[in-house]
Amino acid sequence: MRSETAVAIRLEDYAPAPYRISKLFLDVKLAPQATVVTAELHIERGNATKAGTPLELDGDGLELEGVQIDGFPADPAAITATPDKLVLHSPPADPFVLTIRTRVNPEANTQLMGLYRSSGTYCTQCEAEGFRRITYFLDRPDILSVYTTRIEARKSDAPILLGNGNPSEAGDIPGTDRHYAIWHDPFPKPSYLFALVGGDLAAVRDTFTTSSGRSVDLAIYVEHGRENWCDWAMDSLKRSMRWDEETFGLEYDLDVFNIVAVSDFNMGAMENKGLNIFNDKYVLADPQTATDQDYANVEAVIAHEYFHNWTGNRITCRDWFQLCLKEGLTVFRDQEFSSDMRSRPVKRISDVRLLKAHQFPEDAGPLAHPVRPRTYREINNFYTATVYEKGAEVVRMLKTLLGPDSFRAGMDLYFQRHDGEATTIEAFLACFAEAAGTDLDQFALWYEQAGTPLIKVDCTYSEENQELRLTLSQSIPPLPGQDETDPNVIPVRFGLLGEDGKDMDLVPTPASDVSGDMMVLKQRTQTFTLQNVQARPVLSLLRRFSAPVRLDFDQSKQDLLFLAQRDSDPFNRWQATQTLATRELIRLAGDARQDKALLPDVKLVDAFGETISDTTLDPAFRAQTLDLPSEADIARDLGKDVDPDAIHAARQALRKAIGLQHHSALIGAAQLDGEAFSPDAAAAGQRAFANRALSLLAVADEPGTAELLKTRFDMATNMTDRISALLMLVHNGLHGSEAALAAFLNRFQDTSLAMDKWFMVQATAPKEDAFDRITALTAHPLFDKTNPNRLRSLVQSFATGNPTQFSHASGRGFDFVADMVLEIDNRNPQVASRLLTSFRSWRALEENRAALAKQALLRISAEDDLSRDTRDIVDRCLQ
Ligand code: 0A1
Ligand code: ZN
Repeated sequence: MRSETAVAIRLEDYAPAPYRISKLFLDVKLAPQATVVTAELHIERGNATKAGTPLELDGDGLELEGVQIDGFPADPAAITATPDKLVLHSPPADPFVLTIRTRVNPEANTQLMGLYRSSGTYCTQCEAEGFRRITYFLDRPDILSVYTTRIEARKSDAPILLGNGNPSEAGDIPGTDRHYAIWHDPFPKPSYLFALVGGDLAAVRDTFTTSSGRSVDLAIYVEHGRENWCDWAMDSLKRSMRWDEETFGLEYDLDVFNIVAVSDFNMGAMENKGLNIFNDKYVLADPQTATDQDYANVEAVIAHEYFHNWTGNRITCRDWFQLCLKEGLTVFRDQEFSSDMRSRPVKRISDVRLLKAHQFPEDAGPLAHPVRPRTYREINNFYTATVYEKGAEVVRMLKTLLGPDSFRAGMDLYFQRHDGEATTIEAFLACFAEAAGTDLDQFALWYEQAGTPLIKVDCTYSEENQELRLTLSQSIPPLPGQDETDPNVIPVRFGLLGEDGKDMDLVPTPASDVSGDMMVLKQRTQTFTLQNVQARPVLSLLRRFSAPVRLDFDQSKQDLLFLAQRDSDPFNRWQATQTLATRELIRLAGDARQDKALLPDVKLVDAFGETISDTTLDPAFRAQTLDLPSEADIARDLGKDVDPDAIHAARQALRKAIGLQHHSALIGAAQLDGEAFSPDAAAAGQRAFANRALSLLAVADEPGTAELLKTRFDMATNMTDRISALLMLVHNGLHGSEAALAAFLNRFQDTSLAMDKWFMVQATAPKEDAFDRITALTAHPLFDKTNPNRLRSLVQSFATGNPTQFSHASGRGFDFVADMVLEIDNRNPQVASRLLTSFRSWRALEENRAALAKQALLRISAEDDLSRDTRDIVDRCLQ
């Protein structure tokens, strides 16, 4: 347990390491409690390093068995070894070989960092600083080495032995029950990309021929019996490989590409060179157990990890401050891939929903940080929505501002210039500046400043001059440690709709910084003037969500209704409905707080009717439009004095009004087409629309609804329809919910990924009596705190997906989550600290709830043996 107060690491203190490690040979003898690792490091002194400069290697909880220098045992007086450090006080001046033998205990590794076991399979997780839990090393991303790994194990324990790179040799060890495999990775890589796997796993195999005609052996390794659940992942992998060739000219570079699915994993997946290790929920997909969302997630995560091979592995990060260099760029790439595989507007809508749900609140609270942070105490706490999702938005803006051709030229230059390097955001941006012949100094502020810019919009139309003047002013609200900010470069795509709903031609005055359909806002306040505007237009602003900003624009209800029906940009059609709904929900929440009757606006309710019956629209798009802003969205837009009960009441009232008013249309919309299951986007869109319609009916609860839902549950032919019916029954407290829960449990008790959904449905039920059920579920035989997926399915979904019960006025929800954080912190700090981030918006709550949340945080803070991870989050939440 690490209880030390961590020192702050600062970007400005970066210095290259004094030594390089050009190559290493690892020999790993796997055993459940005593794995012996022999590491042979080929070390060279850096050009600027004086002979005799001490060499300090990182360790974390290591047991050292021996050290040799150039084959001779090291003089004990010449080294200092602790579990967390190995220092050579006066290393040889010339290149030398340091051989280190350590012993680790995979079975006792509950943090799931370093070498651990998941259901008997040996696996590793080294990002960010897990390699030092395997051997002493310069465990930093700018140390690039060529790895050769020999893995040895008992054949019966681990018939499969996998490493990075290409397989080079394997065999039995005569006279024993053991065997070995040697893997060689010719591409120099940082230690965080190291991986090995040993276990009794089934393989699903395929091949891929690259654009230059090389054949690559593909394999996905899973638990025996799950082979049939890998088709979608394999298909997604092959499509990703092709897409990267076609879109960026990037070809795969090894002879093999292996994916291993494990059931105990802290995050989503990991891009280890040639050996991706996945949380099994992002590999396994079967219509009976995976929803359409799961299929989409598998496709996206497989693509994401594969794309890292170039953006992350071939070109990596100089230091952890540059994490967005690989993550923001790779998220952008996986989003583009999914957009090409599915409906681009619908993908954009769901990405923006996620950004607003996770990143905007992060950026507005005590955990806000720049896309490239300047300081951290625990790097594991910086795998955030800001680094990933806002980081992707910044790359998208780069493309928007430069145009597709210059963007591609910049990417090409980046790969050409930095292949094989560990580099920085500055170097990345320089490639685009050079390729496009432009200056990106101001643009770089997107990486430097935390907080979501707010754009105030002022729009005046002069009939006399036939002129539209748009004045945009940008600002970032003050944040802890960031009072003042400089103006960003903000691409604002827009359109002007005429009375006929068509886009007018845009004729900017020469002085206005408008290019095509985009205003480029660079100053604090800037006016853009458009000429030849023959009648007052309706303004469609921030089309396709061209920048991660909030708008302060008092657009009339009439204009928004017009946009909702006529905008040529589907994203803004959706956005107009969301804006209208948000305004109405905020009004209703105000009424709810004053115990007034909740009477939703009739015009808005009518407008939803048009979406329901407009068969010209893509069903997936209609499903998104019918999905009202979430309770968390409304809380975020309110920003202060948040009363989750009032918000819940408001949202229910509006949904109920829509469900009642459009009852018969919704019954029609809720019909399923009865065709055989296919995971493609069109079929998934049909299901999403039907289930969304059903969810509005469920809230309206007209006679017969509970029976309809129960029948839907009983007759469901796939998990999407089944879980959505179950959720509606349980969340609305409808008759039949208990029977459905019992039936689900009975059918899926042996299928972990399905049971996670069973826990999640109950954890997110917005019901007063749900809390007792949730706490009781922690004693359920299938609740396993040591499994991150299961813990998240119950406790994290409660904390993030059940606002009325988590932020309950009694404080019991906060206490439950705080107790859980404390309970798991010494087992698995990463999972504990992530769970704790669910408190991040506590200051925005109304004062009684805020005081209770603070009490829970103070109680955590008072523990003196918190992990570094949890200490960091609690301190920042309270700052
Ligand atoms: N690089 C991975 C994310 C990742 C980070 C840390 C981990 O440690 C438990 C695991 C995975 C990605 O972006 O997919
Ligand atoms: Zn990633």
